[in-house]
Amino acid sequence: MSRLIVISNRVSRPNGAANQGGLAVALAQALRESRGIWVGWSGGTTDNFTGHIGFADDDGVKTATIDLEEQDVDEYYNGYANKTLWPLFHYRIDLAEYARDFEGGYNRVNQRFADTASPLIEPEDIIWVQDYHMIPLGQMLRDRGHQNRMGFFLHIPWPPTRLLVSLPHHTKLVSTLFAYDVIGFHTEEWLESFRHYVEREMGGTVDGDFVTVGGRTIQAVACPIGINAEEFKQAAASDAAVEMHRQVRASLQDRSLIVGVDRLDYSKGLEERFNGYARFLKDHAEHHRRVVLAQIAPPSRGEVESYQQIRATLDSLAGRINGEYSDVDWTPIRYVNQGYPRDKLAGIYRSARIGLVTPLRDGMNLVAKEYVAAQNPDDPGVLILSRFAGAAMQLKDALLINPYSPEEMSDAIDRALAMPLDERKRRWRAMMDSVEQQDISWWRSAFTDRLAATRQEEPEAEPEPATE
Ligand code: GDG
Repeated sequence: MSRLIVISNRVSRPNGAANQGGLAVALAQALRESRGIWVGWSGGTTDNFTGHIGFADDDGVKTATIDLEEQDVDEYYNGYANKTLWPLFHYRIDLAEYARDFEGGYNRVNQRFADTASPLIEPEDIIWVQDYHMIPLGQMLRDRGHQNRMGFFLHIPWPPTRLLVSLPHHTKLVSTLFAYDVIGFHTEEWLESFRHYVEREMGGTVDGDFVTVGGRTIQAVACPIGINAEEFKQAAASDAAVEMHRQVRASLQDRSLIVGVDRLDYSKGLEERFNGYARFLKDHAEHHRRVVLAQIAPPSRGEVESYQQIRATLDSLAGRINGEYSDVDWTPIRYVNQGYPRDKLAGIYRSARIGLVTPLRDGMNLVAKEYVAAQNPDDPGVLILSRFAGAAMQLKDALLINPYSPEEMSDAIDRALAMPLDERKRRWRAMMDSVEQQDISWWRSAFTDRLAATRQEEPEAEPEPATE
């Protein structure tokens, strides 16, 4: 079995801490199994970039990290990745910022990652680059002579061509993807948008999974990420989860809990969710005092202005809705800006009659799958899920809604609260089958098996010496 080298922006050393992102948890598992190395940014900064690599081994996961300069973080991470690509790829061209410095910083930092990873790579290794922070990295590794099998996975949506062309130098960026052998997306929808771009903007051709531009053919596939369903089921039955469940239930006094868990990000549709819930309270006075929405939203990317704005908006919106509907012994929204350890989180999911997962646009959304995995099979809750989350392609037995419509959200909450046990069980079983079958190991193998099966590039043959 070839060694796997994963390269991603952040390397999250497994420590069981609260708020470890979905990608972090997913990759740690994959690396443990393949005895690989995880290369990326430490999250720390240094006055002058030295290229010094910090090696560590935590819980069976080997990591190799570098510190970046403040300017790198501003231009590459806060800049091009999170002010340009993230909003654009989530269809928010109104929020996307374009600056030459961002693009320059993005390329400079990717060169730094290429320099860091290059000496660690053995010829047989399989290299797997993750996400939008690192699109050009594969090309930069090829430029350094690496002929390994290389894959790239995009964790966020691929935007429609009409939006992507608003990015300066878009073709230059997209053409670097052709350095990889296999590129993966969560859904057919994102894959179709990618193919459309390649055909329309690059004169490329598509033949099944094979995409060709200018004589170079790669595979582009849809491969939805999953969760570690077994581990999550166990987490939901752990002592910490049971205690959390007890605490939450005691605080609710027979009220029904609706739960949302999201990084505080405008793509997650939190403002629209609060408005949808307010609409439900307005339309359904009979449910007053009978329900509580607990929204867990650990802050993220606080240095980016659009994130400061969404935080301020939500603070005031939650205050306004609570001000309008609260009673001395009932607060309709519990808005919590802290993260919880995963086992406690599993207990919270299990306490909730409704999982309210309503992003405006999401590559996949692992919270939806975690909510399903944490349910009590004998009395499962109902998942209300945005049509615009990648997860909606698999979790078709959720109540699927348009997150921009407060009326649809209100109706779905009402319907979920009234749903009979046999319908809840039937829907949950179908979703749980999908979560268990296409779990994190399935995702990892589906992608890496595909990559491993691609032929390793032969070194270019030396030209034969001319003979008389
Ligand atoms: C990106 C894509 C795609 C959240 N709060 C707490 C906590 N979390 C964990 C959740 C979940 C993860 O963070 C969030 O994952 P999502 O998939 O929902 O969203 P993104 O962070 O935006 O992830 C997304 C994903 O990459 C993977 O490809 O699905 O579309 O945007 O695991 O549980 N975890 C803990 N405490 C918290 O308070 N422990």
